Amino acid sequence: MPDSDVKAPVLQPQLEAMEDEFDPLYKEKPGPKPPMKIVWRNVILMSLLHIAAVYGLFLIPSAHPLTLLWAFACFVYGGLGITAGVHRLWSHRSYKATLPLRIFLAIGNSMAFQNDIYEWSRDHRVHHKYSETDADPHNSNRGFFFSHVGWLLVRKHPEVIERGRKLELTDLKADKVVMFQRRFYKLSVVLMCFVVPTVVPCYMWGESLWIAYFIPTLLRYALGLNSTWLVNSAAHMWGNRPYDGNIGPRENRFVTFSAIGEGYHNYHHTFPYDYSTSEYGWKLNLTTIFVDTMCFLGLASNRKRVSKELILARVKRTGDGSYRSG
Ligand code: ST9
Ligand code: ZN
Ligand code: ZN
Repeated sequence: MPDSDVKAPVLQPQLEAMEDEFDPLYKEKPGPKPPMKIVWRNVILMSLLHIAAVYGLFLIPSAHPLTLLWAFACFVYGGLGITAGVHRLWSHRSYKATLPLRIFLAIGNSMAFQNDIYEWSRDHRVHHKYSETDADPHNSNRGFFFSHVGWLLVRKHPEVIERGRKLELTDLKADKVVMFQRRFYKLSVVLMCFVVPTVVPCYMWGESLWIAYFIPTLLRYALGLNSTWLVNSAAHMWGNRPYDGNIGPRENRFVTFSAIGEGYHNYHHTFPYDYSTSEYGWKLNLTTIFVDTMCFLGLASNRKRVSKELILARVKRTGDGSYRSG
């Protein structure tokens, strides 16, 4: 569906002030930074996961072709649970979803195992509101490694918690699907991230338990994590800033591809309420194709878009001069 067919209200940002909007008045507290406290349990588990994922790569030639297809399907479903689910729907409220779609996305979200929807959305709203400061959970000013995975291996900066506690999260608390997933998060992760991806290839086409555990489960999980983390690291460091040259987030083509539409990160931080996280419609944006399809089926509605005039005015006012219209 071409972009112009999307029947969505065109909103002005000042009407939509939300907790995901950047707060330019926030100033970091002066004085020395608190010492970094490493959480060794996370270091060990993340290292083991990545060793297992590399081992899984070597098993690929021995896998049944359907197992590889299944691993890809799990990657995409978990990915949509992140992009269409916890990111565009729950963190940014950029469209509305019916109960069946919210349940579908919450299950995919548990398959991705990236913390529950409530915690992810809370961290993500502080990321947008206090981007690249002490109060940003994955502050990219602390380097590639910290913003990629390091932030999950150490205690949070106290400012993240302090500022996060002041956020408005009533919409999340009022969503029964979000609260249900939070309540049964561990069980849902065991089932959706580990048991289902392993058991299906064994029972359906006789794949070995070993290969089913290392490829569609551990390798797929690690790839999903790294695709997501690249948005926080690479897309905050490398690429153009056509919409706002004063902020860190960038347009990164590689990340757009690997994160199924989430690498237009300069656009996204400039207009966080746009359901498409880009002005280019379906271009390299599987998540937008998915949300549009859900709207076509009557399972989603109220997609928020930015008008072309507003985009162009912003490009002229704050862009870095690299803007191209197609
Ligand atoms: C993972 C998340 O990978 C990835 C998120 C990425 C986001 C990317 C965004 C980019 C855009 C979208 C792109 C999508 C692309 C997808 C492509 C897919 C194909 N506000 O947390 P604790 C409170 S997860 C308010 O323990 P510590 C908290 O409630 C991977 N309050 O902090 C608690 O209070 P209470 C798997 C907050 O001790 C207290 O503070 N998961 C906030 O510093 C302590 O909380 C893991 O690896 C806040 N923001 O520990 C687990 N934050 O006691 C990782 C916290 O009252 N997590 N609080 O309940 C941990 O182990 C720990 O959180 C820690 C910090 C060690 C990191
Ligand atoms: Zn966002
Ligand atoms: Zn960002």
